[in-house]
Parts: sequence; structure tokens; C-alpha cells
Amino acid sequence: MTLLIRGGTVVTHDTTFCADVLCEDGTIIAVGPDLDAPADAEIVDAKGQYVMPGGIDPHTHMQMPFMGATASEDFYTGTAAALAGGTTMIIDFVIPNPGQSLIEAYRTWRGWAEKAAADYSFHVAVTWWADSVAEEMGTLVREYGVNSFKHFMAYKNALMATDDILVESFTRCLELGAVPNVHAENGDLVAHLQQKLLAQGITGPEAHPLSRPPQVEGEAAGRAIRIAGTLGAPVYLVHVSTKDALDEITTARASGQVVFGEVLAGHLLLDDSVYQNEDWATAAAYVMSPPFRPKGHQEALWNGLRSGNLQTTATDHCCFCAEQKAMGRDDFTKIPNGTAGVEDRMALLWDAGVNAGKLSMQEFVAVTSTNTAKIFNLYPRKGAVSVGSDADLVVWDPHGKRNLSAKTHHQNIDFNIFEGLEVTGIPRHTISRGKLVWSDGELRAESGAGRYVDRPPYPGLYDSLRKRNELATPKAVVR
Ligand code: DUC
Ligand code: ZN
Ligand code: ZN
Repeated sequence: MTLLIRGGTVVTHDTTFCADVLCEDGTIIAVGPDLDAPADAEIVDAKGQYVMPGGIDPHTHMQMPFMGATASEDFYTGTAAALAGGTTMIIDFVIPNPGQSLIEAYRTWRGWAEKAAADYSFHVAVTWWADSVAEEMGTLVREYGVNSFKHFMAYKNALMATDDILVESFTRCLELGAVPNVHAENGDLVAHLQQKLLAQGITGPEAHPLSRPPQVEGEAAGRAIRIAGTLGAPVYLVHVSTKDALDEITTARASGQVVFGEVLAGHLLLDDSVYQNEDWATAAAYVMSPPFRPKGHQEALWNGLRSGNLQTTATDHCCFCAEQKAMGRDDFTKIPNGTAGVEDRMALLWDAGVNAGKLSMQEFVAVTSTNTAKIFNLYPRKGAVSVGSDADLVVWDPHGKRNLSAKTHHQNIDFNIFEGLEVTGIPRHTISRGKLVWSDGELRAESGAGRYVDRPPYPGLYDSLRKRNELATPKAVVR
């Protein structure tokens, strides 16, 4: 199958030029001016539009069983919505229950993901520790294409990884060449504050941000970074939502430590006033962790992206509908945590980033696609417009408009946290593995068309880290 994208302006993370892009059997086979295509090739007219790598969302939770509910978005509906928004790959999370085999959980998630319409990969969470966990981490890296492991520092008595687990697991990640990820919130403090608020009779969604104030994230981020730094391991902080955590990352990076930071579209654009809504269901719809933050943090996060101290953007897409959120009607700690955004991230970053002069087009590509591909060792297969790369592309109309709304989005959730926002700059066409899957408002997603993408360990990063650690190895005094 051949597809020619004709007459557009190619934008990558480091350059912009006029060129056609020719795709065959899922791969880009030529990039250049005035390309010929066979008579039966599908032609996409990209005049006046930008041709960019499809978005990669490194943080989604399709179909996730969590807090007594199951996320309403499955791997088909979620990846179809992603394609409608110009995102052509997700990295989701396998989350074993404490005590459960990591490989057993991995197989379960792989089974759920078979219906995906776009390419996908998995981080695997470490929620407990034993020799068998260390062994299975090795098997996952060597045989199953996993090069990143997630650690929840929150969710006490459920998924929380305590410091001893972080030390064991980060050490193992370093041996294996895998990147440890952390959800940085101090789970003990959260549990304490939740009980205190309930005892004070504050039971509604307004208590949610009060139970997880910025310092709860800042403390955990600093701790994870210091643990990683002491061990000589890299660390990737998911959903950095506060200036407090960003400052920890910035300081560590300035001292030469390998630390990466991800920011969510929601944390860049929304603030904690949403929890004051007088309608319980509306306020509850915004309950996610970490919560939306007081005004001021958003500007700091934009500056983090612009300065390169934050490298990736994501959504933490985790959908719970109104009737699921209602489980916490009398107790905010029981509201399933999660919000949606996989369909809207690219347009939000373009509108609030590029149109507002906060990001260049190249920076937009870097933070929505290429940086994720590089950190998780998918580049240049993904995140590039180059010969030999997967033909995962978006043809971007910088003048097109979209009104973000639950009434029109494709996400399987009855609420849109960006409801009513009009964005300028939208995906006119999305190409997944060389196939046109979103075109002028028509979604042609196909269940099962997405493939699992292996992510082998990243030798470039680990070779230098190991060398650095070796040089820093202390020597015994010979007496
Ligand atoms: N936060 C959420 O809001 N949902 C899923 C998991 C998480 O960490
Ligand atoms: Zn999280
Ligand atoms: Zn998450």
C-alpha cells in the first residue's frame, strides 16, 4: 500500500523544509521534492499544512482497574481517540497487584491491548519486591521489549513502593539498562492528610488537592532523585505538576544527574479552582493525582518545557464516568482518580504553546513526540520524518479550529476537562503505519491494526552512565 503526502512543509524536532513524503507498507520510503507515486497510490494534499511525526503519549491507562473501578476507555476506543487527535502511539502501564507475577500481569495487559488501533508499548510497575521480581524484570527487558519500570510513591496499602523497593528496583534497572519512572507523591503524607480532612468533615472533591499539596510532590520528587543520584541511576518523573518538583529536577540536572520530567496537558492549562465547583459531579470529574495546582505552577511548568528541564508531554489518560466517580459521593478518597485527554493533547500544546509563542514548531514536535521516542529508545523508528521510520505522521492544519467538548470527542467518557475551549491548529489527517486513519473529520480506525512495539534497553544512555559510575567507584586504601 502506497501513500503520498504531497506539497506540505515537513517539521521535525530540529528542522523545517518543503517536501513530499512517500510511504509504503507502513514505512517512510522517500522524503523530498516532487516525488512520484504509483498510479494507485493514495494522495494526501498537504498544501499549506505541516507534516510532522505523529504524537506519542508516554502515559496512558486504558482499561485500568483502579480504586474499585475499571477505566471506561479500552485499548480500541482510547487509541482511536488518540488517532483523531494526531497521536499515533501510546505507552501504557502494566500494573501487577502486589504479590502478582510481573509477567503474568504483562500477559494480561497484552491481551487487552490486542484490539488497539494504534501502536503501543508498556511500562511495567514494580509494586512489591522479591528475588522473583528482580528475575522477572530481567526477563521483561531481555525477552519482552520493556525498558522502563514505574514506581508509585503514593497509593499507600495499594500500589505504593516504599524507599527500600525504590532502592532495589532502581539498582536492578541500572543493571538492566532500563529507565525507572516515578509517580512522585509522599503516600504516607497523603494518607495522613486524607484522614485529617475527613475527620474535619471536609468530604467533597475540594479536599482532594488539600490532601496532596505541592510539597507532598516536591518531597517525593526530591527523594526519588536523591535515591537515583546516590545509586548512579537515571530517573524519569511522570506528571510533574508543581514548581516544587520542577525545582528538584532543575537542580539535579544542573549538577549533571540524568533526570527526565514529563508534564501533562492538564497541569499546563488548568488550576485548582476546578475543585471549588458547586456541582459535586463537575468537581469530582477533575479528581486525578497529582491534582490541578494553584495558579502560578502552570507558568513554571511552561518554563520547564521551554528550558528543557521537562522533556515530554503526556495525558495520564484514565477515564472514569460520572457514575464511577459517584463511588466517592460521601468520601473524596473513594473517587476514582483519573481524567481524559489523549485526543486533545496535541491541539492543546499547539494552541497554548505554539500559537502563544511559548514553543517553536520544532519544540512542539520535540515535546509531543521525539523526546519521548529518544528517552524510551524508539527513535528514529518513531518520532521522526525520515526514510526507514514508521509512517506514523500527522498533517497539521495550523488554521483549523476545534471546539473541545464531550459532545463531540471520541474519548469514551462523559466529561471533557477542557470543555468549551476553542483551539486553533488541528490534525487534518493522521497516518498510522502508512494508512490514513483520520481524514477531514472522518475516523477510520481499525480494531487490532495497532502493533506492540518492543523497546530494547538504551545502550547510549547506559554505557555512559556505567562508565561514570565505574570512574566514581571508591577504592579501598591498601595498607
Ligand atoms: N493518577 C490518576 O489520576 N489516575 C491513574 C493513576 C494516577 O497516578
Ligand atoms: Zn501517576
Ligand atoms: Zn498515571
